[in-house]
Amino acid sequence: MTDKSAKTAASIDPAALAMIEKLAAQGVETAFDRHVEQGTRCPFGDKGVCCRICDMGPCRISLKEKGAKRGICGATASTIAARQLIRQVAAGVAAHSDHGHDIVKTLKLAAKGDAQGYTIKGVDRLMALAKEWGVKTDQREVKEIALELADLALGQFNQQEGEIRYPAMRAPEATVKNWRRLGLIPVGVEHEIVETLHRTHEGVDADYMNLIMHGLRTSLGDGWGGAMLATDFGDILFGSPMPVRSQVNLGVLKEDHVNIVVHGHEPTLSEMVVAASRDAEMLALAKQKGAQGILVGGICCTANEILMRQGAPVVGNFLHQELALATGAVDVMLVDVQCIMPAVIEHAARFHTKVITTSKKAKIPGATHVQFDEEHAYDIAKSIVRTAVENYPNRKGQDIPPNKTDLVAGFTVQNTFWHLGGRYRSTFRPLNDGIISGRLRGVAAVIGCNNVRKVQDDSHLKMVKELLKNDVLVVMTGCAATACAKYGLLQPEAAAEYAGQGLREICEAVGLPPVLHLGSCVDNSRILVALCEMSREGGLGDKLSDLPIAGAAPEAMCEKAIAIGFYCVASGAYVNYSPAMKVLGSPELTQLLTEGLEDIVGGKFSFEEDPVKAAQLMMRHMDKKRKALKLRPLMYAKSFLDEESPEPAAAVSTAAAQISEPGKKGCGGVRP
Ligand code: SF4
Ligand code: MSK
Repeated sequence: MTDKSAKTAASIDPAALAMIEKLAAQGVETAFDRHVEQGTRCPFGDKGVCCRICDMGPCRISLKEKGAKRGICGATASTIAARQLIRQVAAGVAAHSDHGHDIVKTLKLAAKGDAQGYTIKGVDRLMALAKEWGVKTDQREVKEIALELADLALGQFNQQEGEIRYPAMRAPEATVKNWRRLGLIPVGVEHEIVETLHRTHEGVDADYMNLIMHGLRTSLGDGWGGAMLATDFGDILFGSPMPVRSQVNLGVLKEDHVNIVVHGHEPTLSEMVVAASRDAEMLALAKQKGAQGILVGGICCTANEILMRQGAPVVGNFLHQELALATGAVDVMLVDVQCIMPAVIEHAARFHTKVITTSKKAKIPGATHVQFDEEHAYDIAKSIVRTAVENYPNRKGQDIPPNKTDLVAGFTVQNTFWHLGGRYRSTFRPLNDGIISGRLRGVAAVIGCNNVRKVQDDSHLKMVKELLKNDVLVVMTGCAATACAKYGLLQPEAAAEYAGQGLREICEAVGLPPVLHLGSCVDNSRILVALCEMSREGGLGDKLSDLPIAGAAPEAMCEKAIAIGFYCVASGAYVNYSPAMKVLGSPELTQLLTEGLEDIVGGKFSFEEDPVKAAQLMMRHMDKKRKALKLRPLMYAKSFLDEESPEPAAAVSTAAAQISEPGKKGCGGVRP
């Protein structure tokens, strides 16, 4: 289902439905209502053929036989759609990389003693990274090593020549060789973003192929640059996650506790807020105000950051942000950057919540702004906790749905090694052996957001269940992981209920859930490193594109998801992205993304809307790779390789192709 018109089709989550119903009864609108209000989307925009890059436009390319086939400057549908798409890639890369930059900067301040409340908790990770980067550690203090590493890392963002470090350092040689042949390794993270903006300026790059190749190059600066730095330096600063039990959904909020919801993406302030919520002075104040304690829970990826390292409960994913406020039990919603709907402020006064913005980069009219700075981080965190405690007596009635589910999170490349190989034999060998023997088909990464154009969580759940049933180990991050956690898939017990026999045997042998939560959106870089480890372990080819793996973002919503999709494809993965990227108005660009790229980088996209069909396409790709590697037949699961029916050319679902039929309402109802 793509667009929906009924509120009942908004979510499969009973907690969400209860809050949507409550808000509807009060005449309060949410994103689900605003989605319906927007109606059928403009067909030109939806298919990527509206250009407003220069002031001679906007220009629109007719989707019918007759009508304009070029913009005023002569740009074709392919040029227009490719330009817009790689601008989206650049925006996504910028978001992740700016986040990474801030984490590295915080480590530098912490090493200099200028970041209040921060210590370097992941000394093991610091030493391991120093070794990897060739930074001397003998007879040097931790702070000195951290400073040198931080300076080197900061240089990765604005480097102007050479190559960023991680691709050649971590990826298999054959993959690096292909990237070098194609000139795809970024010079510097920001350099490629700047070049994207230049290339897509009016009158510069008009070759859709050339544009997409630069989009791939830019995206590698995310997965193998900014996001990878965010993960590594987050682990150094805050400590590496370890498997941890926690709970998810609106039911984690507590009537008798001060509830603080942190929302957005960055761990820097939220880690301090968790610490401040445990401060004796704050706990005493909470008691004085009649509360039993202080709960800090999260929404979106800030949630995943404090879940992974602190075991903090997850209040919800992207489409829960307004619904959490409707419980009436949130005393402060603290936001940093990314994925924050300005609409949260509309609910704040109605439900007593104080919305506090904290980044100079992300203010919302009507919110209280408390400017975060690392030098005074703990004091700022305490002042925010104090605001929440003082707001606790102002609740106007509470209505917390009972729904909450247990989960296990906190997996990393390092501790997954530990689990798979045992404490004394850290290795990915058992995983590779499982795949080689046919017990496991392969590994799928299911990531990304919620999108009102899909029923909340529905596609995540259907896709992951289909994969598990067919002996695919699933790794997840972001709101996708939260979605599956709500329905119990992130518990070891889920293997017995949902996994096929081969996957179940492996999960039971090593005590892992069949779905591994690897963290926030920037932690998709952990997935890249895990793939490198699989490749290095041997027996699965010599390039990342040889591995029987696939990725998907079945409820994708934002430009960051596009950037992730691009760097996964550039790294050699098959990626199903849905709803489809806004390129369908250009058949040749669609063909390049869904077919042509495979011959160039080894990976490609499909835009299948149906999550079960998409999972089957992903498994078909894994089976194709298994066959090329001459692996043993699958022990228990059926193959999706059907010689009689070749892979559908350009796997774009009919539903995707028909999004907003041209000629329907859109752009003020003007017909093309
Ligand atoms: Fe139109 Fe070309 Fe300007 Fe785009 S760049 S708005 S297609 S004239
Ligand atoms: S938070 S980017 S809605 S996953 Fe990372 Fe969720 Fe997507 Fe934001």
